[in-house]
Order: sequence, then C-alpha cells, then structure tokens
Amino acid sequence: MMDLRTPETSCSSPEGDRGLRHDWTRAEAQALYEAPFNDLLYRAHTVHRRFFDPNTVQMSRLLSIKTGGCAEDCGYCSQSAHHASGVAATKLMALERVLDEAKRAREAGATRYCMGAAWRSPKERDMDLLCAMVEGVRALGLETCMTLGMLTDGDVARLKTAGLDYYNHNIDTSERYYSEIITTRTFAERLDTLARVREAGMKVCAGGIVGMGEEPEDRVDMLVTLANLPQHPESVPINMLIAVPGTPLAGAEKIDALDFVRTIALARILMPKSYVRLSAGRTNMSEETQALCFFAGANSIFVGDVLLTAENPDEDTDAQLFAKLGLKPQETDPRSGEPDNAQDA
Ligand code: SAM
Ligand code: DTB
Ligand code: SF4
Repeated sequence: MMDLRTPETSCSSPEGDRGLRHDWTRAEAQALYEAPFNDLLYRAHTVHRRFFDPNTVQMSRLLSIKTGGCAEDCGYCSQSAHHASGVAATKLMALERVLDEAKRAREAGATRYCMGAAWRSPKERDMDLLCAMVEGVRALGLETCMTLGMLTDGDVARLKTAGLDYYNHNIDTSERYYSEIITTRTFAERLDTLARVREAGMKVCAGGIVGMGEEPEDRVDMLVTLANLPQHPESVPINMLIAVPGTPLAGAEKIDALDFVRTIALARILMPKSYVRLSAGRTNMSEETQALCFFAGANSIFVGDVLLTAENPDEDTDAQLFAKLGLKPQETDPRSGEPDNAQDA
C-alpha cells in the first residue's frame, strides 16, 4: 500500500510560500500517480479537505477576445493558422462588447473573467485596449484573467498597472514531449513568461492538456515542473484534449477517464493550496468522471456553453450536476477580491 504519511508540506520550502513543497522528485510523483486508485484518491481528498471546502467550486468564464489566425502551430489548437480547422480569424473585440459579455457572466455566477487571444504575443498597438478591458471588467467586480501568449517585461508592467489579477499561460505537457506538439516556441520560453508574470506580482494560472498521446510520465513531469516553480500557480487548469477536426491531434486516442482522474489527484497533492480547474473537455466526460475529479481535488470549472471556440456544458447541465453532487458555486469576497473558501494551513 502507498505510504499515506508523506507530507505535502516541508521545512525545506522557501520562506513566503507558507511551507508548501517545491522539491518534489519525479519518482515520488510517479509513485503517487501509479498508486492503487483508492489510496491515491484518499490522499488527494484528504489534502483537499485540509485546505478547501470540498463542496464549493470556483467558476470562471472565458471569452475569446481575438479568435483564430494564430502564428503558432500548437497541434491541439483550432486557432492555429497552420491547421485547417475552419475557425475564422477575427480582429480584437471592441471594449463595449467585452464589457457586455462580462456583465452577463457575472449575472450567471462567474467570479473570474478570463479573456483569451489567439496570439503568439500581443502587439504594442493593442496594449491600450487590453488595459481598458482589464480596468472595465474589474470595475464590474469580477476578477480578471488574460491569456495572450508570451509577454515582455513592458507588457507585464502595463497589465499589472491596469489591475490584471491573473495571467494564464499553460506549459501544456512535459518538456520532453513539448516539441512533439509545438515547434514554433520552446518550453523554456513558456517558463520565461511565467517568471515575468510572477516577478511583477500577478497571480499565475498555469496547467496543461492531457490526452495528446503523451505517456503517463509526461503528465507527471508536467505537474512536477509546476509544483517545483518558486511559487505554485494559484490556478492549475487541467484540460482534457478536445480533438478538433483539421488539427494534427484530431485522431488522438481519448485518455482513459481514470487516468484523467489520477492526473487531477496528483495536481491536488503536489499543489495543495492551488485551485485545480477541471478545464476543457467536460462535454466528453460522464457525470461520474466529473464527480471523481471533484472528489480528487478539482475545485474550479469554466462555465458557459462555449470555451474559446469549443463547446462546454451549458448552465442547466452544470446546475443539475451541482445539485446531484451537493456542490455550490464559490462566491468572491468583495472586500478583498479573494475567494472566500480558501483555508489557511
Ligand atoms: N494563445 C495563448 C496561449 O497559447 O497561451 C492563449 C490561448 S490558448 C487557446 C490557451 C490554452 O488553451 C492552451 O495553452 C491550451 O492549454 C488550451 N487549449 C487550446 N486548445 C485546446 C484543445 N483543443 N483542447 C484542450 N485544451 C486546449
Ligand atoms: C485553459 O487552460 N483552458 C482554457 C483557458 N485556459 C484559456 C482554454 C480551453 C480552450 C479549449 C479549446 C477551445 O475552446 O478552442
Ligand atoms: Fe495560438 Fe494559443 Fe492556439 Fe497555440 S494555443 S495556436 S498560441 S491560440
């Protein structure tokens, strides 16, 4: 039986990160991933209960503020100009439309608004409008998140000044498997942008995709990389590949649902205080799989029937699932802007 006594916290952690571990070895993480399912889930759920209300789920809403025509060649993505997925390219959305959509999201219960652009990196000429979006969405009482590709120090400084709360930038897979999926940028460039965002004092949202033909070791390595960053990402989105026709990964074999749950559980154990988001791919998951993910430590989802370009369960479907599971949406504490269910160790 797996040793359930190994601590998730240790004295060797750096000051300022409240005693969380950043020294996970690949072997330790692999052993957890491969443990008997009940042992793994018991431990992940125990960690989850220690730091969070297990029946509360944070809800984020996505908006694609600039769709398609992207110069990068990410093998999974419908928005790459390299793939014939049929997604039409658009210009950057007008401010008023973004704010209208954000108001609707707030009324539907979202607490965080995540604006995504199909760019390798933003252009200088777009920065004023992007900053105005951040300011406007924040003024509505929503947490703000953007995902715009790679950022320079100057971009990061401007977004931070505008009040951007979170930056999403996924590492997507292991360093080893990265070049099988993306050739137009490197894993190291991804880590550089994450370091810049952290340095500027913004919260980090970083995760990846499973079901891209990677080995279990790649999932483990991806999570170890995230957990061993100087500070854990506050949000860790775990996406199940949505296999989009026309992309190189259109024919990827669907990941076994229990392996997906194992990935969520490992993320929870390695990063005990992070929000682990059950992200893209929920329309291809049974209620039972989602329920196991919530038990294993997932405590955040995207709501609304569209992600960026792909489908997501509609609000009624999610409301029914939440009712069956006795889950409730998390509210954000309006005084601090912080989620109000995170518990300190
Ligand atoms: N262009 C920016 C970037 O790559 O960082 C932001 C947008 S990009 C669409 C955001 C993330 O969505 C990707 O890093 C990837 O993890 C996820 N994603 C994109 N297409 C996906 C798919 N078909 N299935 C699952 N996740 C996907
Ligand atoms: C993340 O990890 N998943 C979201 C968000 N961050 C930007 C995006 C999912 C995209 C799914 C495919 C699509 O909608 O095109
Ligand atoms: Fe572009 Fe982002 Fe899609 Fe890659 S994941 S092709 S960078 S939009």
